[in-house]
Amino acid sequence: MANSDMNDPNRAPDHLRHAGPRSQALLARAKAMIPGGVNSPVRAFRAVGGNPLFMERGSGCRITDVDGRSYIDYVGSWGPLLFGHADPEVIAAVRAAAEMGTSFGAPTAGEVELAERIIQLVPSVQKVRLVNSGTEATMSALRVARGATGRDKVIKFEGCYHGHGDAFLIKAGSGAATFGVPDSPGVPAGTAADTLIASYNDPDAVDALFDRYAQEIAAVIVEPVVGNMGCVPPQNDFLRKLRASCDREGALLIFDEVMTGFRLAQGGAQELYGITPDLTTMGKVVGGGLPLAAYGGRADVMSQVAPEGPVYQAGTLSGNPIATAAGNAMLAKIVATRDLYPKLERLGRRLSSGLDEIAREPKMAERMQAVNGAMSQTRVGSFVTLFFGAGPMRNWDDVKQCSTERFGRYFRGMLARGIYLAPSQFETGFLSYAHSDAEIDLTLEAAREALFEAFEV
Ligand code: KE4
Repeated sequence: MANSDMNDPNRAPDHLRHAGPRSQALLARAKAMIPGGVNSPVRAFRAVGGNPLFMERGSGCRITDVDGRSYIDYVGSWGPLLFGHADPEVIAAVRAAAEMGTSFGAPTAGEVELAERIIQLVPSVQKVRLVNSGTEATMSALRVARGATGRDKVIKFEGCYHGHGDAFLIKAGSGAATFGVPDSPGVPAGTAADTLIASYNDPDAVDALFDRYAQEIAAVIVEPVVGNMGCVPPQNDFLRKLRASCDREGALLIFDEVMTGFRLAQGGAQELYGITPDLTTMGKVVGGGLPLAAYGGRADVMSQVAPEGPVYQAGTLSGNPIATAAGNAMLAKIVATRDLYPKLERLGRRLSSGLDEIAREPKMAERMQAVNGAMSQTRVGSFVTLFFGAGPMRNWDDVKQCSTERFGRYFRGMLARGIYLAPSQFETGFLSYAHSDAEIDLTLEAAREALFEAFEV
């Protein structure tokens, strides 16, 4: 069936019509005014068939669409909602801030407090600048690295996504991979020429690029645990080897922790793996679901940023008081919630081992064998991905072998059973502190049936 049929509210077959009448009506209106009817491509469900659900409210680990249908949510706004939807402390902080005004375009105490909290939790960050999105954070971090080193080139990894800045839309992951536009039109050849690509978990490929472009490489930017190919963890001391290569070659190591920051540990993936980057980008959790992100790192590098230094970066709403109120509430709650990471680890392990058990059940194993199918999992704490491929998943070449068609069937089967997953094989699922054993068990019950359907002939 043509992709357009799958997405046409009137022509899609029933099993693709998971979107209720109000969602479908809103989509029809939206498509007339907004590209694809959405404000970010991965939301369009293009990779999984059917039409996107328009959401109306969330509470804890559940989200409810405009047709009144509720789902256990594993997207969590793509990562920010570490404590679930409408967290009371975050809402109270946002409400109080909003009553004092929405924006001043002047420094506020909340920005100072948030900078202090970030620096306290992430020791490699000695100075930090607040911005409005992860894309702004990575674009700015790269500009600072180029300004600080006087070099132009950057190494990124195939399948990693660092936002939609021109320099990064080269063999990118996430929505770019989902839509098969890892090298987006509109990125000038000159820009692309300064972006060098290596395979994730391949330190020799990085050293080969350094050998060839020695003094031209300003930085290596990496997702320390990839979320944008699905979850792909670093292996065989990959991060330590990147650190050593950058030290040897005088390049800066940028950890893009927009997704991993404050989620995999209080200090993010750099705490988990014990590696100190020169610069770190943060987003999602640090903004508590509001448009706030940050970049920071070594004081000698960050002091290059205007107005202290010559590297220019600015933003009308940077450090917005409502967003910083949400961020402060989030980071305060992270510090105060002593069982946060143990609970996320326990829930992640429960989900992952439950899916393993389902895969090993005789009738499931027979089913997969009959269609020559496979599935595998990766997990780091509350980052969980079920791949429709055998694994191991080490890099983009491994992940791209997965059956996106089977993933699409699984996704729709789970949605029909009240489970809301990220609508792409190349995304990660997120657990929150608001999930509980009960939701995990309901998810596993749904998965047992949806997986059986996914492997139908
Ligand atoms: P934003 O500009 O979307 O705030 O952040 C860009 C970004 C940077 N770095 C990493 C590691 C990221 O994961 C992201 C954004 N993540 C995607 C989900 N894979 C956002 C969802 C979307 O594009 O709608």
